[in-house]
Amino acid sequence: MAARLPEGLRLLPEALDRAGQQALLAEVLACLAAAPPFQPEMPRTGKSLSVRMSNAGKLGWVSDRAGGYRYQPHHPATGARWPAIPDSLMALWRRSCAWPDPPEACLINLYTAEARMGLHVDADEEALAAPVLSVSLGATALFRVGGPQRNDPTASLPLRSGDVLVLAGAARSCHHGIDRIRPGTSQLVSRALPGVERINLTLRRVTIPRR
Ligand code: MD6
Ligand code: FE
Repeated sequence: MAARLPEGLRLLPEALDRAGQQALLAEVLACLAAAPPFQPEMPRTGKSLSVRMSNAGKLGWVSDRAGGYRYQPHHPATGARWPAIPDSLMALWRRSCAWPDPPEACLINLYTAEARMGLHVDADEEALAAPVLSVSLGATALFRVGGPQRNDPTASLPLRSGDVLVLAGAARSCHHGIDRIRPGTSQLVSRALPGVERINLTLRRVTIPRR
């Protein structure tokens, strides 16, 4: 049975026009030059995810066999602090998320033609009530979203280059993943990074500020 989209899911189709996508890609390439992509591993099994990752921000999401899923201020391989989140993304968060605190992490996901992302809930943040904002660049991806339980019915929607997706409210704790990429549907990313079809950026608030 197909599910309705969860309350709090907001898709802003082509929130970034072509020029905005190009400008953001240039900023992301600069981030990747400072913080090279790494291959995260599943906790316990040590199996590699098919998506390569990097981060920008005060905190970055990393995962390996020994330490599991976590946020940390340093790149797992180089030990350097993550580069700053590009200003344009900070502005996009202010425009699109009714949330008082700025994002601390920008996870950069890199998809080859075969890469996918299994059904998961973003749950490693202390600030679980804060929305998560994602921006897609490059080839179209098939995004699947279900409910709070792994076996809840799911719906799927395409995420195209320039699309912004906000998961807030009830949608924030819903399972979601990427079933597959449609290779060749955009050359935006592959022209700059041969072999990489799609980049997805997710902005998250990680900590709850003390007031
Ligand atoms: C992706 N996105 O689009 C994977 N998570 O490649 C996510 O896992 C995601 O798009 C939280 C909020 C929005 C997302
Ligand atoms: Fe997610």
